[in-house]
Amino acid sequence: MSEYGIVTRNDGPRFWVDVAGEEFPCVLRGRLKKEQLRESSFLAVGDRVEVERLPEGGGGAGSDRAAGAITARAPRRTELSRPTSFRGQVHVMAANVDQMVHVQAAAQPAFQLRLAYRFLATARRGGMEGLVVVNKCDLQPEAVIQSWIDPLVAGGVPVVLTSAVDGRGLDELRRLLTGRISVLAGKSGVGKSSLVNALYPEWQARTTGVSLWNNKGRHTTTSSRLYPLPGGGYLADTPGIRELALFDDDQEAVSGVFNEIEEAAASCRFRDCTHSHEPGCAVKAAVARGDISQDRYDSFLLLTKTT
Ligand SMILES: Nc1nc2c(ncn2[C@@H]2O[C@H](COP(=O)(O)OP(=O)(O)OP(=O)(O)O)[C@@H](O)[C@H]2O)c(=O)[nH]1
Ligand SMILES: [Mg+2]
Ligand SMILES: [Zn+2]
Repeated sequence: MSEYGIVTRNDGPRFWVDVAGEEFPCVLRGRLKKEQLRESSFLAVGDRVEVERLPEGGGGAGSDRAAGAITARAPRRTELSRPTSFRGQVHVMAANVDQMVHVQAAAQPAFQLRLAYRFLATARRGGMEGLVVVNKCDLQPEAVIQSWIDPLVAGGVPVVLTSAVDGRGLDELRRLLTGRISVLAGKSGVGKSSLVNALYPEWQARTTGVSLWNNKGRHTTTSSRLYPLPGGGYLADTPGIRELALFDDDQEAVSGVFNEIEEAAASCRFRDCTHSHEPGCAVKAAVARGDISQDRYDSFLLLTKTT
C-alpha cells in the first residue's frame, strides 16, 4: 500500500520521510536510485514522495535498516538551489519551500532596507513568497521602525515586528509559519536562533545536548533539514542560504520587486532611462501624480544606484 509523505532529511543513502507526523528512514527504489546517481539533487528535503513500508528488517542490515522505500517523487513547486563546482550542477538545498523569511534586527546590527529588497527579489525569482521580520524591536521606538518599513508595507510585503526578549509579534509570526514550508535567513546576530527558540520552546526540551537552531559554527554542515512545526508545516534549516540571499546580483535583484515602476517605465522616452534625471520619464511623472508612492520610488533609486 502506498503512502505519501515529505522528505525531511538525508543521511547517506537514506532519506527520512514524514508521513502524517511519523518520520522514518527510507531507501530509493531501483529506478529512482539510478536517477539519483545521474542527478545528485534528484531528491532533496521538501520533496513530496510516495513510499511503501518495508516488512520488519526488510531494508538491509543493522543501523542502515530502512523502514520504507521511496517509489515516486512529485514535481516540485519551487527549488532553492545554489551552483556547485561539480560539472556545473546545481545543488538543491530544499524543494517546495513556500516562503523565505528574511530576519533583520531593529538594532545591533542596524536595519538595512536595501538588504530586504535584495532578499525579496531572491525569493521572488525562486517562485517563493517573501516575508520580512524585524526582530529586536525592544531596542528601538516602534514609530522609528515603522518609518523604515513603510516602503515595504506600501509595496504589499508582509512585515512582522518581533522581539525574542519581550515576545511581541511571536503569535503573528507563528501564524504565518504554520502550514507552510519556510526558510529563515538573515545576518549573523539578528536573532534567528533566539526567535526559533522563543517561537517553539518545545523543541529545546526535545533536543537534549544539541540545541536546535543554535547554529554557531553551522557553516561546516552541508545537509539541510526540515523541522515539522507543532501546528503543521515545516521550518527548513538550510546551510548556504545566507550566502545565496545576501550576495546576490544587484541589478537583477530589482526585477519583479517594483512591478508598478517597471510598468510605468514602459512609457519612458528613453529605453535606457534610469528614472532619476531624464526628460520624458514616465516613472517620475507617475510619482508626481501620486500613482507611484514617493517611498517606493526612493527605495527603487536606492537599490538601483550604481555607485
Ligand atoms: N534585545 C534583544 N536581543 C536579542 C533579541 N533576539 C536575540 N537577541 C540577542 O542577539 C544576539 C544574537 O542572537 P542569535 O539568536 O544568536 O542570532 P542569530 O541570528 O541566530 O545569529 P547566527 O546564529 O550567528 O546567525 C544574542 O545575544 C541574543 O540574546 C531580541 O529580540 N531583543
Ligand atoms: Mg543562530
Ligand atoms: Zn524613466
